[in-house]
Amino acid sequence: MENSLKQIADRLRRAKSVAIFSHMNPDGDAIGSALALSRALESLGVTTQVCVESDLPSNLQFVEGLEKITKKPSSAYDLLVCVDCSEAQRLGALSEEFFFAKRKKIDTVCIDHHVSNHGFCTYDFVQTCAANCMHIATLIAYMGAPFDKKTAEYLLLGLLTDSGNFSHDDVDEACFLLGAKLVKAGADICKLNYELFKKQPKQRAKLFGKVMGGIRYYHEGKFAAIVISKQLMDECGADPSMTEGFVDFPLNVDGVEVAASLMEYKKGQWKISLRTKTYAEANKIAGVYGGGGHVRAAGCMLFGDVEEALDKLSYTVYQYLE
Ligand SMILES: [Mn+2]
Repeated sequence: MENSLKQIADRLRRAKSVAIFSHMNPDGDAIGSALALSRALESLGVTTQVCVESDLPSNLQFVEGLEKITKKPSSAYDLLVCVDCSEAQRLGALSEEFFFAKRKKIDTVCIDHHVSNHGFCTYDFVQTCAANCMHIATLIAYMGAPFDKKTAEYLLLGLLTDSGNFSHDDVDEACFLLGAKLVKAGADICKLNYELFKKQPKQRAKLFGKVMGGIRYYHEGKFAAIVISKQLMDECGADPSMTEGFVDFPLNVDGVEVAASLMEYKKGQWKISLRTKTYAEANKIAGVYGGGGHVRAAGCMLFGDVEEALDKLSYTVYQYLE
């Protein structure tokens, strides 16, 4: 059932104890959405617990309050909220807990911005926009909770992450208006910018150099791919979370419309990140392999050795090039 944020705000205010879940391999928008909502609810006297199935990425370790996040709920709750999550499966191991809650007739709420989300909760609010934190900001306003510096910083974390620092093509007036409101509330945009987009460990810098030295081009330079093998990561002492953002570099090469990174997730299993520049639809390309995401950014898994994976992918990409 499609609900308004106002209705959801009312439902949240009536809750006593809320569990907040977000997707596996969380990003800044997932963490920012969950922690901002948690803080707002707590300020209204509602108990919350925030859960994510995966370890938290190293680039987000600077975020205050991460210790609040656990891998599963430790106590009972009377409402379950999923944020920035397009389907129950995206909760990973927490999907079991989600279906358990459904069986126990605990109300579930979904607040999300993914185009692929068709609703999976008792109350669903799904509308595409640059970042899910924009919905959370509106929700917090409806709830009548304060916008303090910390809440503003959680929201800005999500907004900056998913808007690519106000640069993606779904960035609109609403993004800047929210950005202005958050900065006015005290969010440190300079610190967030450095932490999210500039700071990197030496291992990442080393890996970056090696990977970008091997960019491969296909289809007259319209498709560029990079390969991040396990061996290369080991050589540089890097871990998969350090490869966040790598795929943007080949996308920026002149003439490239589609860029992909193939990260060796397990032997013979590649985690594919896709980005498109102007017209190709990344979610459709990823969809061919059971993945999904947004028009400009999507992901999927591919199996086989690296040459097989690249063959398959470049053939599929070709179908979406003009
Ligand atoms: Mn998001």
